[in-house]
Amino acid sequence: MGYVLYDFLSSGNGYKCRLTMKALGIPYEYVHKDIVAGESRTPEFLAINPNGKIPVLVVPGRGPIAESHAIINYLAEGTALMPADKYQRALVWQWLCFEQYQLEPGVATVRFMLHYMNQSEEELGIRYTDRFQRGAEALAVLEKGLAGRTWLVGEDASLADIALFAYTHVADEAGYRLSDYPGISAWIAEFKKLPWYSPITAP
Ligand SMILES: N[C@@H](CCC(=O)N[C@@H](CS)C(=O)NCC(=O)O)C(=O)O
Repeated sequence: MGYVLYDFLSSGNGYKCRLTMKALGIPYEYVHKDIVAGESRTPEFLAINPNGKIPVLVVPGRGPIAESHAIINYLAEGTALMPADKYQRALVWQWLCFEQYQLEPGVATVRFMLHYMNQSEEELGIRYTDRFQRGAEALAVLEKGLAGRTWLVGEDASLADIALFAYTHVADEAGYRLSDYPGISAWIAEFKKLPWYSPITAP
């Protein structure tokens, strides 16, 4: 028995885990949970993750891991996706923390509310305005972080690129205009050339 990933295809958090396993050539079983239909909130799923959220990776012989960045770090520790250099590793963590606190709560939340829950900007009111602004600020920081660079940390793609790419490349689904960010647009194009790149729609 190998790794099992509980996931929802359009989830950027799940996508980070799928991309990491594809990059490292790790096989896994994909188990779809329709979060819009509440499938991550059933008693069976809550026994796996009491937080009621995907993604969850079940490690054979050990147990489940929740939280996308805990999962990708578990998978990538000691590989080329996580720099051997201590300072560069800290920079990867700097981007991972930034993603979870600023980019994901902005871009991903707005995308989910508008695109998957079919809620309108008017109906969401201040919740929309706040979240959208948070996402816009995060995209501006990412644009600056990419100035003069191909990848976020070091000379090669790392977990930082995987984690930030996941929701950034679909930010237009949240109403942002990616063409306004030339650095981000060039980085997205470069990311899509990676031999292990696969789209968010692929299990
Ligand atoms: N910080 C968590 C966030 C996980 C999360 O928000 N998952 C969402 C989908 S992207 C979910 O399962 N939502 C369904 C729910 O809360 O019922 C991570 O990085 O994995």
